[in-house]
Amino acid sequence: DASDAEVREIETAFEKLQRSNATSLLRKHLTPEVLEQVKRRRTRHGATLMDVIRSGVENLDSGVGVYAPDGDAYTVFAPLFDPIIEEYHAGFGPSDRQPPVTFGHPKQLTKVLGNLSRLGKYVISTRIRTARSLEEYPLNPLMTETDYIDMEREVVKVLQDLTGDLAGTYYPLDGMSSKDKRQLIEDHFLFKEGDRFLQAANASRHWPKGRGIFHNAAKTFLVWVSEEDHLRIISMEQGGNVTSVYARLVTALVNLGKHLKLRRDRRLGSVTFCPTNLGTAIRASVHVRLPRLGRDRARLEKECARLGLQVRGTHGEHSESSEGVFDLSNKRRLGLTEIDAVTEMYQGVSEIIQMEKDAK
Ligand code: ADP
Ligand code: CIR
Repeated sequence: DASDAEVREIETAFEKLQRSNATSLLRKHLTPEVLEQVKRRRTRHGATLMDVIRSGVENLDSGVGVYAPDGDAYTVFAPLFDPIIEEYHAGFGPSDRQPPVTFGHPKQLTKVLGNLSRLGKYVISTRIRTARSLEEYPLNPLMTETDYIDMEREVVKVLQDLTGDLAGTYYPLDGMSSKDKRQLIEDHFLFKEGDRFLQAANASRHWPKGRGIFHNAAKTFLVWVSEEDHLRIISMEQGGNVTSVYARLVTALVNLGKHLKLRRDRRLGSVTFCPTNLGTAIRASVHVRLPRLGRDRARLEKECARLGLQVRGTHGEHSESSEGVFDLSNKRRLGLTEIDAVTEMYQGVSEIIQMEKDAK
């Protein structure tokens, strides 16, 4: 059980949340009843409720506010995670299950409408990413420096064996010049540094040890090592060819799945640090120009929500939009197949572009 001192810290955090005007899913779903149920619990690896909620308590502007310090946390703290998961992933309930990995046929995506560029010069670029955790390692807050270094070595060995379109080079963050880093971030290829949500969740310990980025020469296939998740696997290119982007990601995933022991939960699919990424962990996005719809962000958000889309700024989550360019992606990732997650983005974005064309 959690100690009395730990429980007191949790209760203080709860009171701070209650007094705040936070609108996070944490604030909403950590009710007095749920608190009472879980405040003394501890995972097998020793994590308490404080480890789950710290980020959302320190960052009262969080949208979600919780992270899973280890895979167990999703079951041990289910009374808190379940309603958050259900609300974020469009009704995925406690007895629902993630379907088995189903990549489907990438060509199916563009068979009817063709690629999204056919709708005009709206789509600038397309990106599909997913996340994977390795079975032998804990999640971020419990990773030791040695874990980070061992995991990096193990992953890089596998990445270096990739061939063809996927062949590339690994660039460790440790030793990368700040100029190179800045350029990679600016060009949308690399994660930003110093994310306060992740830092508060103790996900940035021993930084930059074991962190880095692998990419092919064209920067159309990229892997982030040990940022928010063990692995972020990314396929992206200019234009709106969703099939090409998705097909490249699928080839990579099939290949990596053969050489790495990936963690999969029977109910939740891919086990990720943030509950928003469970299941397929797929975020399929486009950068799209919406000069008309973009003038009224609140309305854009509303239309997108109706279509299952999430709106982000030009530099990703928690960033602003510049020059009417938005990042639109599928919001839910859990409770549907991989190809359906991409389809949801594809269909929603097609509709938004049609609305943009019709808007005055
Ligand atoms: P993630 O997708 O990894 O959860 P972010 O929202 O932080 O996290 O995005 C990471 C980076 O990917 C950002 O630089 C963002 O601008 C970039 N990005 C996302 N979608 C696209 C896209 N369709 N085209 C180009 N860059 C993109
Ligand atoms: C928040 O609650 O706003 C942050 N903790 C991010 C939530 C979802 N994004 C993510 O996992 N990157």
